Parts: sequence; structure tokens; C-alpha cells
Amino acid sequence: MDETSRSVHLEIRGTVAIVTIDSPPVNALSNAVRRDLKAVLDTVAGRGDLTFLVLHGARTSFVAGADIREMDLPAEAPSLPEVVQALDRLAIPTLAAITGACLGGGLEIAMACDARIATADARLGLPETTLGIVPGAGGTQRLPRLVGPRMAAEMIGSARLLTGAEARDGGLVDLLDPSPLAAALTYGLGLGKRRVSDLPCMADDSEAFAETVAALKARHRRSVAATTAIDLVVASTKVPFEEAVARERAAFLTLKDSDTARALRYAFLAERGTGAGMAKWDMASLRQVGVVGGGTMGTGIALAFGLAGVSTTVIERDDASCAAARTRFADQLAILVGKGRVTQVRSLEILGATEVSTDWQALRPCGLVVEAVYEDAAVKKEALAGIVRHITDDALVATNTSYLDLDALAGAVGTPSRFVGLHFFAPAHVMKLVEIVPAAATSRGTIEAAMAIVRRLSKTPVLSGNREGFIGNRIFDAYRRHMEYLLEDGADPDRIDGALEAYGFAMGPFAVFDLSGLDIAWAMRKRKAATRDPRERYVRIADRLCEAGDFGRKTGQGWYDYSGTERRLSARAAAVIDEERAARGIERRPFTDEEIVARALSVMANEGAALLAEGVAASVSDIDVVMISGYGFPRAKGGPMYAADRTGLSRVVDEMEAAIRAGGGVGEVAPLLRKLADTGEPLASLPRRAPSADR
Ligand code: 3H9
Repeated sequence: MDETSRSVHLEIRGTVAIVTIDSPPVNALSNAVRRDLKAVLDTVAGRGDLTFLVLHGARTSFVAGADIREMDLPAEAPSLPEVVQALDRLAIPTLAAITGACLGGGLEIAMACDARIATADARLGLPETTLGIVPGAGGTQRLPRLVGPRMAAEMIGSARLLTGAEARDGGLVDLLDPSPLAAALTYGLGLGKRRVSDLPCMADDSEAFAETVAALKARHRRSVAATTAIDLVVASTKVPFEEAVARERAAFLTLKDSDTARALRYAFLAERGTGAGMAKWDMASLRQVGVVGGGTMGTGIALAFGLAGVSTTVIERDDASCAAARTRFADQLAILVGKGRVTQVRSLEILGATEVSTDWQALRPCGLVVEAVYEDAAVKKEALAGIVRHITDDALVATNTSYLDLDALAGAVGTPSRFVGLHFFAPAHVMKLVEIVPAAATSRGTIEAAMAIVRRLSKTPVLSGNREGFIGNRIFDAYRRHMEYLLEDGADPDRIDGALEAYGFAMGPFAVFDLSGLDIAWAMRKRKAATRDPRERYVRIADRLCEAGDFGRKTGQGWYDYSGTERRLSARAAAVIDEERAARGIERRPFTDEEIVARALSVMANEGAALLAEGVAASVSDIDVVMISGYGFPRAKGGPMYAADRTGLSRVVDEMEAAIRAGGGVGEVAPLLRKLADTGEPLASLPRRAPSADR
């Protein structure tokens, strides 16, 4: 018998029920899947002739969890707990056959089965806290019954995923097999009933457990979801199953509608939505990649490819530079091994697949060559011309640049349609963001290939028009200027950083300047000095620190003094700030945290609106993705454009007017922002458009 609904199929083979969840792309638990699965389970429950049930997912995933796209809509019956309950209560033994992603609600379903068989490389876990919620269908109660409360608290609190092999070692999976469905059909015959919900809760009064819980709660103190989830796991050691599950459900429902959870869902979908509407590009043709330039950026890019399983050839100019590049590459890889992010075996494979050479002929088999030499147009043109002399006609050519004009470089590439800018962020093997910048002649196929390649690196590609600063640095530059106005007007760097870090930024702007090196922005300011609007307010404090040789962390002192363990404003910065305030006759005034944050956010949203109007950014959500994944904007706040809609655009416009006054009247409220504020429409109402900016 074969009973087929749209998203869940029931096949009866003899006395075995085979249930297939089939809802592309990742079998998420949408309204339809829950409804169909519940109907199938009810059918199975109503039959007396079945001996066991196997549940598995079609294609590559088991189930990736609740459907994130539907979580903002009104809930429809049956809820996931009802489906899980129906599975849990079946009288016949049940088995989950797991391949690929078994996450969130997917794992909750698998744990409602009596046993689990998985492939060694399956991914299992409860990552709900990354979405600002706790598991909502028994996950916090079943997981500790299988792996023990300590491991469960760590897994759920830290949203740690396990491979199938790790899950077997921890007790979550019963058996590993490369073909779990076939194995389930073989072993299911001998399986008895073993409901996880009936297993006793494991009381744990040990000091080790208390310490784990305290450490986890301290580490995740900024995440209400994580601390709540940890408390729920603790409850599993003390409170009966039904009562604890009811607590979990109540916490889930409250958190699901919180501002944080909404913003995190938005960020999740925004990251996957960059490049919407683009055709898929066949990655099979990319077996080898070349990188010209083995400096920090070049080796970081080569490592990013190595981590993605792509062989790389790095070209350097002489043997000494090759040796330095090899050391740099190996050192960066060793750090990843030290942190447990890469195994020793894998690191040897990556080293084996990475060649560093002075021989440009080695670029011949490469499907893509990325130029990553010094950020200077003449030097880059020379490298690009060298690349095209040595590659095949169908290979792609990319330049890694953070501000150069792509059209000016495109001339060096014989066929500019295959040329594109890739703006990696340092360290390139760690940072998620890559801005993809086409020149005027770049073909759509090249852009689609670049998007696919960056995704293959597990990074987030965002398309940007070819305009100075692209998306991110353009916004960051406006942010820097306005934070310096606040500084000169009275808010010290540690006040500004503290306010923005309390809002959720990974680092405040002055700490970021110190980390990236004050000399970099200084060089840029000098380069732009001739074209700067003379009416623009110019804060000289950073220039004076640079003139004194204080470039930030790399010199031990910048805005802050790094000689101790604590971050302290440097004595020189404090003195220069006072002198500059006095020289300009500024009477220092206090700023509240709210004022500082409102100023920073309005400046970012205003610049973002200008980028949209100019056609540099394709969509509001792309801008948010850039700021979250490249500039430490708090993900839990959704990005500056998302935050502006929450604040209300009229207030953002008022704040921007104040910012412009502070800047000496130079600049404008982006007309697009003002128009939306006047009509009452949100930024989110703007449609996605292909970026079109020319210089
Ligand atoms: C939960 O389960 C709550 C429960 O405890 C309680 C309920 C009561 N929903 O990432 P990719 C889409 S919370 C909807 O590019 P990959 C994604 O948008 C959930 N859509 O591929 C994309 O669509 P498109 C807990 C989803 O191979 C496509 O699938 N679960 C979902 O790099 C491919 O995604 C999680 O947090 C979803 N849940 O990675 C898991 N997941 O092609 C979240 C994916 O149209 N998901 N999509 O752009 C992931 O971690 C990764 O997506 C996954 C695949 C590892 C599955």
C-alpha cells in the first residue's frame, strides 16, 4: 500500500510503515508537513497489523526543524508538540533513520522515536537559541534523558551540533550506518518499545553539573533564550516530564514572539536571501583556485578555499616570499586546529592541497584566480595582466579590493566579462561577509558564479554596486565621522564604545579602529583630503594620534592603552581630546547611552537609504546582512535598516537632522528615507533591485 500526501508519504511494506517526510528544500516542519505527518501517524495508530514504523527524510536532510518562514504567521493546528505526542504514543516500535540535518524540531521528532540510526556525517542538534527561542516540542526534556543533563545543557545552551558519530558516542544515536533506512528496515524487527519520555530523569546534584550550569549561564548571559534553555535542562533533573514539557512550551511561546526572536529570524532569512533570483551555477567545474599574492589576505583567502575542500595554488614573487606565505598559511591553520575547529588529519589534507609557487604556469588548471596583492591600482593591474596570460579562456578572474574602482581595473583583463571584485574581510578564512562587486562589463554568469563560489566557502555573498566604499565601508565611514563628532562634543571613546557594546555590538567603533589600525583610515583620509567638502566638520584627534605613532593595538596604544589587561583610554588620547575640544571652544556636554545608540543607528540607516537610492545596494536586507556579518552589528537587532523600521522612520529622520547639525550642516537626510517617513511606509516595503551603480 502507498498513501501519498503532498509532503509526507506512507508506504506499508508487509507489516512495516515507512514514513517519508518530503518537503524541499530541507523538510522543514511547515503547517502542511505537520498536518500530513499527524494524519499519517493517526492512520498508523488506527491499524492493528503493523509491527514497526521507520521515519526518514527525502533527499539529503532528515528534518531541519520548524519552518522559520512560517514562524511569524498565526500558528495552525496541529502544533509540533501534538505531532510529537502522536509519535511518542504509538504502540509499535518506532525508528528514525537520519541523514543530513536533524535539527531543532527535527531532532525533537527523532527523539520521540524509540531508537535512532544515523550516518556518521549527519548533523544533529537543537540550535533554537540562535533564533532567540528554546526548543518547543520536548527537546529540553528528551535530550538530557539520552545524553545526560550536563551534555544536554552544553549542547542546547551553546547550540552545538554533533555529527552522527559524536551523537552515537554521546548516546543520542543508537547505531551508525551509511544507509540508515536500509539498516532500520533490517534492525527494526528486533526492536522493542523504549519511549524516551518514559526514561527516568537523571537527577544530578554533582558539583561538576552545577559548575557547568553556572559557567554556561555566565557565557550566555546576554541570551535570554540560552539561559532559559539551560534552566529547562536543569528542570529535567528535578521535575516530572509532563510538567517540565509544559514549562518548556510556555517559554517557547513567549520567546517566539519576542523582538529578539523576530530579528534573528529576519537575519537568518536575509542571509539566505542575498542573490535571490539568480540562477544556480555548477560548482563542479571549480576544482582548483589560484591566489596571486601570499600576504595575510591572500593566504586567508587560500585557506578559506582549502577549508571548503578546494585545492589552491598561491603565487608569490620569489622564494623568500613563498616561504613566508607557507608559514603564514600553516600558522593560521594551526590556530584553527588549536581551537578544535579543524582536525589534525584535515589540516594535513589542506596543507597537501595547497601549493605555493613562483611559477605562474601553475595557474593553468585553475577555474578561478583571485588577485590579492597590495591595494594599489597599478600593482593590481600588473598582477591581473599576469594572470590572464597564464589561464584558460573560460577561467574567472577576481580582484580582492576594498575600495578600488573595478572599471579602472577591468581593462587589464582581456575579457572583462569574466572579471569581478570580491571584497573579503580580514581574516578572510573567518569573516563571513564577501561583497561581490561587478564592473560594468562583468557578465551575469560571472556574478552568479561568484555568488555560488562564496556560498561554497560557507560565507555570505552580498552584491554591491561599484561605488567608493561599496556598501559596508561607505556606511562605516559615515558612522566613524559621526561618532567622532559625538566624541569631540563630549562623549569619550569608552563612553561611546560602552553604549554600543551594551546595545549588542561585538565592539564599539573606537575599539574597532584600534584593532584594524588607525593608520589605515588615516591614509584614506589623506587620500581624500583634496576632494573633501571644505565646509565639512573635520575632527583632527585621530590624525594627531597617528602623527604621534599611535596606530592602535599594533603599536600598543591608540584610542586605548593596551599595556594592561583592562581596556583603558590612553593618556595621549585623553590629552589630545581635551586640547582639541578647547581649541575649538567646545563646551563638553554629556550623552546618554540612548542618544549615542540613536545617533549611530540613524546615521547607518540614512547612509543605507542613500545606497539604495543610488542603486549600490540591491535591498534593505542586503544592507543589514553586510552590517551584521562584516561589521559586528548585533544580529539580535536585525541590522540598521531593520532597527530603523522598528524605531520609526520619522524619529530616525529627526535624529539624522540633529546629526547633520552636529556635522556643521553638511550632508542631507537621504530623500528616500524622508519620503518613506512622510508616507509612513517602512524600509522593508522597498523591492529588491539589481545594483546598477557606476562610478
Ligand atoms: C525549531 O525547530 C523550533 C522547534 O524546537 C520548536 C517548534 C515548536 N525553515 O542554509 P541553507 C531553507 S527552530 C525554513 O542555504 P545549507 C533556507 O532558507 C528551527 N527554511 O543550506 C534555504 O532556502 P532557499 C531550528 C529553511 O545546506 C534552504 O533551506 N532549526 C530552514 O547551508 C537551504 O538552506 C534550525 O535552526 C528552516 N528551518 O544548510 C536550522 N532551514 O534555498 C536552520 C533551511 O530558498 N537551518 N531553510 O534560500 C540550517 O541550519 C541550515 O539551513 C541547514 C542547511 C543546515 C539545514
